[in-house]
Amino acid sequence: MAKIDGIYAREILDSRGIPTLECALWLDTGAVVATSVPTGTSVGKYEAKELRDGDMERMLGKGVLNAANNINTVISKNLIGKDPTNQTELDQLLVDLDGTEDKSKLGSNAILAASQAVMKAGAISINVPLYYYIEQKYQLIQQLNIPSCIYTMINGGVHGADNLDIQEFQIIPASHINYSKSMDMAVTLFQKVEEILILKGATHSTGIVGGFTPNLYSNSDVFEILIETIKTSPYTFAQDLFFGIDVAAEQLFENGKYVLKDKSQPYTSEELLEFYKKIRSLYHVFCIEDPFQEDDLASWAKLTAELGETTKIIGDSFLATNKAKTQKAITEKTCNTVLIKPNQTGTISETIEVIKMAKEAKWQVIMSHRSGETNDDFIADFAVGIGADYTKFGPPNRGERVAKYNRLSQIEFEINQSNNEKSINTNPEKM
Ligand code: 2PG
Ligand code: MG
Repeated sequence: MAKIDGIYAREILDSRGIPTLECALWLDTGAVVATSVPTGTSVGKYEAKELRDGDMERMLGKGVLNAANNINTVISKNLIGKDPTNQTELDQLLVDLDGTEDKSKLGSNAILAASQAVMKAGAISINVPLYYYIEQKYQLIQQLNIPSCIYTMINGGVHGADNLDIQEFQIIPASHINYSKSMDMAVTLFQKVEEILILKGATHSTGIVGGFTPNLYSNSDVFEILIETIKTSPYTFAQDLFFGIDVAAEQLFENGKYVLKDKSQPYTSEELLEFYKKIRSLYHVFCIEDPFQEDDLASWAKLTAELGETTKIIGDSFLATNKAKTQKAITEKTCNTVLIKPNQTGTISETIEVIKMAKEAKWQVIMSHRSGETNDDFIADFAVGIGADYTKFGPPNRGERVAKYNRLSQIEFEINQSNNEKSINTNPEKM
């Protein structure tokens, strides 16, 4: 049994140039792992709390030197000598060391960096790939598969440039399309949509996760542009692919109403619900994430009752990868799909509990990046290992996003290799 010999964290920058943590952990076998944690821009109010230095003389108060120091002192002291395969026990230790409801003492960033490092170290200690280690450990799936991908094409809201209100407009390849084909679709359409935006003279640049941020009259115009784009490609809309949106509605909520440029006056919850029903039927929008702000429970329930049969109503900020919130939403039928972001809760074990709970309720599970990412591809292995139905890793653009897609390609290759070997070994003529 390998033991943890040391753990050390330092401040690095995320993809937006905002400080975050990188953490290295080494074992008494000499093996070393490194991991880093992401941070969000549209951060929900129920998420676990990152620890930031607040020293306005440095990095506008956003430094994470204290969080790094928490790993290098109290966390390190408690993890050294432990077996890294005891994930549940070590995560509980981290939770206890922190002792707060929202991880604000040591910081959810410090806790997650340590938790992820332990998980990577567990895999390396028995010399198996991370996705395989997670699959074997938690046994949440029958067979390893690459999840379907939700690709962001266009960004607005706090990820955009003040033009569009909806945070993400996504394409979702049909579930029978394999990963390589779906990547072909995403790359083709991402490049073609740029050509169409240029032709239309819609000012464009890219937002913080790499999707285009055009200047358009309304949010609905994006669907028209995407449909026009698909027509120039080999793919058929509503057969090969569908649309999804992340509204991040808590960012649009002002004085009890929702502000979107599709109407001159702000939307009441009822009007917004009608808007969703309209775009659902007009544009095959079959994923709607964070359609209302976190406490607008009646609207969440109404939308799920009216569209939930055919549409994924996805809780991101709404559920905050939180066990109690997810349990409540399952009971009250306020949505039907969970978006998983490990840093919303802080430890891998708590994240797994939310995933289990969602799967038991027959919900679907989406593994998600954050807008402030690093080049760590941990969530690609995590998504495969727990059998996520979907991943949401952004557009096929920018290093920190494509790191995850490239890792999925590698895993797809390894799974295919191993399936081929199995079929050769079980073929009597070859034995
Ligand atoms: C979201 C995420 C990722 P952020 O809202 O789903 O796209 O954004 O990390 O800013 O919360
Ligand atoms: Mg979201």
